[in-house]
Amino acid sequence: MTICLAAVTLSEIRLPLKEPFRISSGVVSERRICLLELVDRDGTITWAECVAGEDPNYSPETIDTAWYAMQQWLMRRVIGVDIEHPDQVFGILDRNIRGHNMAKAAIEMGCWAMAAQQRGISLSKMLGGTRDRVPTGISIGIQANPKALAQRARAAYEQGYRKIKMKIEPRSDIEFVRAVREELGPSVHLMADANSAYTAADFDHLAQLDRFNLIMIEQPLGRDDLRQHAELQRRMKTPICLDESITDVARAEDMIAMKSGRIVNIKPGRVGGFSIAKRIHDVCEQSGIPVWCGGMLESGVGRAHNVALASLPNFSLPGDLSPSSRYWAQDIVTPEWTMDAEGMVHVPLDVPGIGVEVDRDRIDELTVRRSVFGVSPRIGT
Ligand code: OSB
Ligand code: MG
Repeated sequence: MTICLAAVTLSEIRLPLKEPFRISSGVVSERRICLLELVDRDGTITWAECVAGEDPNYSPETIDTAWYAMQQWLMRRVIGVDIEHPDQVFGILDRNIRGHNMAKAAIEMGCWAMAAQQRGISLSKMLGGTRDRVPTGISIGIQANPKALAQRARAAYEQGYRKIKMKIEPRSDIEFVRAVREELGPSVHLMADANSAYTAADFDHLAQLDRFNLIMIEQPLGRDDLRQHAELQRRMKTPICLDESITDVARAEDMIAMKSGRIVNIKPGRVGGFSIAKRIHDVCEQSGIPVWCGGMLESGVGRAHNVALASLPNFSLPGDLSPSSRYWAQDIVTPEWTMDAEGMVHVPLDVPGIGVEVDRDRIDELTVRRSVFGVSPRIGT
């Protein structure tokens, strides 16, 4: 069974968040989401999402650079080309094209979804997933004051979330974490994510977080600061988890060799897709490093891809896989993503492909720009 893409349609939709999401490096109120509708020569259709943000404050990519990379260099490498297996797609896209992982990942992940759809199996099964439910955590943006954060954290805890992550930055850190720990008691799984807001000058300050028994601190330092993360890890009891730093398999191996952290947040978009995400998963598993699936405020399409990945065995910690209603008044998929009272999201193992129906009329309404590559069967309809 081979993949041969007849057409890929990029649609940019605007989707307002229920409330602004603030991290140390920026804030977003309305997502600009790039969706891919992929059509195979055999008529099979599936969907993927490019997770690049509005601004280059998390990684160098944005929706606009990803769109440009796909249009200028990447699409021509896959349209009309016979692809035996989706694990070949990253190599096809990566040859002599540096960076642009999120653009590459969007196409690569679409090909994995296509292969699953063609075989009549779930994306989870296609990727080697082993579980039918995965534990869910929430990521709470920076709030105005510690009390507001503690209230948000309590509400999340009562909804059933298995892990509560709070965004921190200098001056919104120690007292904020303390307030949440005091509100929820000693045993709730709490963590903090700094999105690279600190430097080597802050090590003593960061070490104060050790007293709150966080299950981890995510990406305290810069993306290229593996050596400094190792030094900080030697000085902190709290495990460091790397997110931005882990852009490929080699960086995960460097982290392990240098002891720059003890946990990895895997986002398939950040690493160039599922093939690399799976290899990082395997490398970490062999070294006893737990991994979990991060989020990028995806729509229900991106969520489907993340949930499938999170069903692999070494995703042993709750992922940032919040249900649709945490972000949107209305998602673009049916059924919407939900979480049960135990904080678990169900993996749609009985549905072929991504496991949810995409609401095409709604997407047409929300679309602000569109590009078609190849020959779309939708043209003229
Ligand atoms: O660092 O994990 C991050 C959102 C945008 C950019 C970076 C990050 C995040 C999140 C959101 O934490 C998690 C989610 O999708 O719920
Ligand atoms: Mg992060």
